[in-house]
Amino acid sequence: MEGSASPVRRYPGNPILTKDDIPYPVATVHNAGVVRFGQLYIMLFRSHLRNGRSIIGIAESSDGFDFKVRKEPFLTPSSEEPFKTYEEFGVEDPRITKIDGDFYITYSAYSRYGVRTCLARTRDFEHVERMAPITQADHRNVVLFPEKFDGFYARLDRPHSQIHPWSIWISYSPDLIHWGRSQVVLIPQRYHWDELKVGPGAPPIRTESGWLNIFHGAFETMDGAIYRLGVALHDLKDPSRVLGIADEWILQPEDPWEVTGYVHNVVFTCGAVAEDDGTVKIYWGGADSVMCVGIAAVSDLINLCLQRGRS
Ligand code: M1P
Repeated sequence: MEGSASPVRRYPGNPILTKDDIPYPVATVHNAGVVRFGQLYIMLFRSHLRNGRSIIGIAESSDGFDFKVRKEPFLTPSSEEPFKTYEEFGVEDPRITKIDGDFYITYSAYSRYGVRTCLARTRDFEHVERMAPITQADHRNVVLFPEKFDGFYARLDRPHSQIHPWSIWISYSPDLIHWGRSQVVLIPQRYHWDELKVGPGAPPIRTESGWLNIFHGAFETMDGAIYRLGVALHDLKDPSRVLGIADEWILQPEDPWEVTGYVHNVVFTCGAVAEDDGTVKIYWGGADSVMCVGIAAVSDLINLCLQRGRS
């Protein structure tokens, strides 16, 4: 990567999914978690229904670009407690992490009591078992690390605060249900592209140099907020230690379907897949309306964090 060109090469066939590809009536398809599942890529994506509430659909692909959507949604608001109460207004923004052979899905659950995050588990992407709400209200963007640290699971999340710009925190758990030892790890930078708020995006990706954390940041303008993607590197053994944060964003809304849509000027990621050739496929929702993908070299992202980091 030279100069300040974006390290993310957009797939020329973007957008890879639009509402017209969904076999049931929806207004959008965006903010998808994506993982490898055997020879397939599985995508869990969010769609607004025409009443404004969201559900989660599922699509699969053999190459990570060309996705076929299943006839039925994967996750809709539960009719069973304790989930029923907290998913009343919809389920949003799924992230998927494989831990010891199981796939764990974190998603935002909306209700009259606010937004909190719930955890579900699947082995086969046919059957899904809801496990528990794992945050109180006013938390979302929970991503799980795929490994334990000193016997504890770890996650990044983004609580809301009236006092401080919304920041990324880390917490630990013995069982994925009960979480604690929370501390703030990444804050918005004043007068920067992410000064309004930041939030975890894709579940962290293990590299030789550290955990890659591809996150989103928002900047307030007179014309509304602009959502962009950034990258940070966390210590492999102690992920609460941030080794570097790229000073510049790695992706911003540029294509027409990122600039205009359900919410203008948004690129928002919930998933990225590391490939054996040293690249990573980054998936993002464009303008809260469509799904897009691009490719970056992992080494470029690491260099941005370590060589061109913010002070
Ligand atoms: O509309 C842009 C995004 O706004 C929210 O992002 P955050 O979690 O940072 O507040 C979410 O509603 C997200 O789904 C949406 O894409």
